[in-house]
Amino acid sequence: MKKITVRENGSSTISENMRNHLNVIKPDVVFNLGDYRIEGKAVMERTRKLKDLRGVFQDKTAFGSEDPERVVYSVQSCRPVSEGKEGGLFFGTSAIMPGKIGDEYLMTKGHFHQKSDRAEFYWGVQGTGILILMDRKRNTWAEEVYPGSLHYIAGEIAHRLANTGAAKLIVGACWPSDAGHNYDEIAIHGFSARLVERNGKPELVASSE
Ligand code: S6P
Ligand code: ZN
Repeated sequence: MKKITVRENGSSTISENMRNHLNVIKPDVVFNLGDYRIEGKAVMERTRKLKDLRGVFQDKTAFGSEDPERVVYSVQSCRPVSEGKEGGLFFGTSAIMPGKIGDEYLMTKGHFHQKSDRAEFYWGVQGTGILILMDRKRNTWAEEVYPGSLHYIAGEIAHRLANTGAAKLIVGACWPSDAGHNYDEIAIHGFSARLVERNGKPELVASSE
């Protein structure tokens, strides 16, 4: 994981010393439209392997027969301010590998935000997938994700991405720097529906939990 260079006081790392009147400067960060990597300052990356996703997939036998070191997804994020700072934004990408565990598509852990009223935007960049959404009453629904699709995830809505295609799914995201992640509720109760392949197509089915 790359070290993030965020200043102690949480102010922007980005070109503060270049903010002189009438200066025209290069951006400190770019979103590479060739490989969809974020490059530049204050960028961090986290990879999740199967061993990090115990309890996420329903088919325990299929899960157990897989290599625990298999990479399921990686998340890059540009964090110009410290996590938790009110008023800032983070920009990120999630790259989810294609494949299934049993009949369930590879997917992210899923979370509510720690500050649970914080919203988020997702947008499809590459590949095809499904954004699984669940409200506080445990109603679960989903939106199709494809290049150009745009998804507003309101506060109090848990969210999880699944790759339903044959290629890597890449999704962009922008969220408040004080949103945080609450993984516990999903780890304990899961979503109330699972995305499985039925007759060669993705289908959302009520969880048997
Ligand atoms: C952050 C945003 C994404 C996810 C990423 C991985 O609020 O929703 O960057 O963190 O898709 O998912 P998860 O559930 O493992 O954090
Ligand atoms: Zn989120």
